[in-house]
Amino acid sequence: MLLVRGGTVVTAETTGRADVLCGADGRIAAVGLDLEAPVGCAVLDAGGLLVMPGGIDPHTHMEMPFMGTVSSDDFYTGTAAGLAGGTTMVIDFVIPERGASILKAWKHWREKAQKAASDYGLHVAITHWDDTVHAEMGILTRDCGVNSFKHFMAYKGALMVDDGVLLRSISRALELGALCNVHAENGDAVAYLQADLLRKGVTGAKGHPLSRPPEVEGEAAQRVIAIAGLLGAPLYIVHVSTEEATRAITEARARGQRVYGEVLAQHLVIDDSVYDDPDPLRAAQYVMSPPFRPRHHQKALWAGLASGQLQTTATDHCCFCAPQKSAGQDDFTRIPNGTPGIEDRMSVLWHHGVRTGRLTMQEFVAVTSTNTAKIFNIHPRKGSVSVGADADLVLWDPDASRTISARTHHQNVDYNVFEGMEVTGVARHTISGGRHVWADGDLRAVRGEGRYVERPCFSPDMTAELRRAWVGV
Ligand code: DUC
Ligand code: ZN
Ligand code: ZN
Ligand code: ZN
Repeated sequence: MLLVRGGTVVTAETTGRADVLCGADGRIAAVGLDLEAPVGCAVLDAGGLLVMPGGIDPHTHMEMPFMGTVSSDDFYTGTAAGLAGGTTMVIDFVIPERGASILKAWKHWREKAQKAASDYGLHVAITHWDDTVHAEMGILTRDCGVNSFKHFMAYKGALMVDDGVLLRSISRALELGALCNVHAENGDAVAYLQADLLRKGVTGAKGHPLSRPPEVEGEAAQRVIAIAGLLGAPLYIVHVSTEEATRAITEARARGQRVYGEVLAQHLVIDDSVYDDPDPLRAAQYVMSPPFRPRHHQKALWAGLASGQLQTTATDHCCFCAPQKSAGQDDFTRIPNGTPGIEDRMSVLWHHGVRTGRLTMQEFVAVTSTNTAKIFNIHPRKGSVSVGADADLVLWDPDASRTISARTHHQNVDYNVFEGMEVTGVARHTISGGRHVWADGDLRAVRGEGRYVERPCFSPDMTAELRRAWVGV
């Protein structure tokens, strides 16, 4: 048992002084003023600290086979790094090979994830369509705790699905009470622009953003919103990086459509000037999709979060070390796409969001934890500080500063996209399932201690139910 004493509890709804008692079962046993420590209970002094629900990163790719290599953070190192930054749960993606059984792929990901140090859930990607996929979506939602399916509108010839697959899959998910996630970039346009750039001799990392301009994302976002709209299905768009996609979501919501948008910490603070780096390897480190954008897009993303039109923040945490990134030195289309971020999301959001006045403390909790828990149907078990909830907490020091660097981070990758950024707002302690796993610089993450979190579907009559459950998100 662990008593967190003397802190200020901040949730998405309220802020106030309270102690939090974490029970031996890993759940919150009591929240209130001046709680007594039961005999044998450890006490953690939270004086001067904010006690918030642990962060949830709804978008990570641990040890993912991708573009001829495998992302370098595995489920242990990646989730441990998350704990050091105040993130106590991830939702990773099962990525089945096209034509393969999505159920077998899910089982394979569950095996890989046995080593996770924090709790985790799994979205399952749909990369092709046939009767087996139709049937296995049913099994995954009924028996495996999966309530979300992912679709790539980009990566032509690999993960990309066309509109026919989107229609079938979104319709099937609706029938099952599951939510569809979409990577919105027009993969045909990307393939066309890539070939055109290579033909013109543009081979360096600078070609990456040129092959994926904002219109490519805006078009795909509008198209999938239209498809979901005609089916009457809710939709979650991952890594919204442009004002075009933000506008498409905002307009759909104004029409009454339930569309949710996720923003990456990286896109909020890094712009496309990184591709001008004279060192080609440094420029390659920033190759991710969608790419970094001209600065004015950041304004739209922050405004989207502040207004509630965009609801969640993530990282798309997908690490590749220098030798992996250098595979594309003569051809930017071969640079494995992805950047690290899980360890720094909370600090970056606090520093650039709360300290600048763009977000309130409660909005910070909403966009780093609670909204994700609600949208993916694990609230109030996750994303809340309430009796019976999992004792996943971050004890936040709003005034402490640190300098982000690959020299000190815990992520298994040899660079950091936020290198040298000084941030105020630091996770001092992290509690995961009642265990004190990050203690002021001491990482006590334990391999395999993370649990798989089953996420129940909404009932097939999801329209009415979602309206109730997602109010305010
Ligand atoms: N984008 C990335 O940058 N990496 C992983 C997959 C994706 O869509
Ligand atoms: Zn993506
Ligand atoms: Zn623009
Ligand atoms: Zn991703």
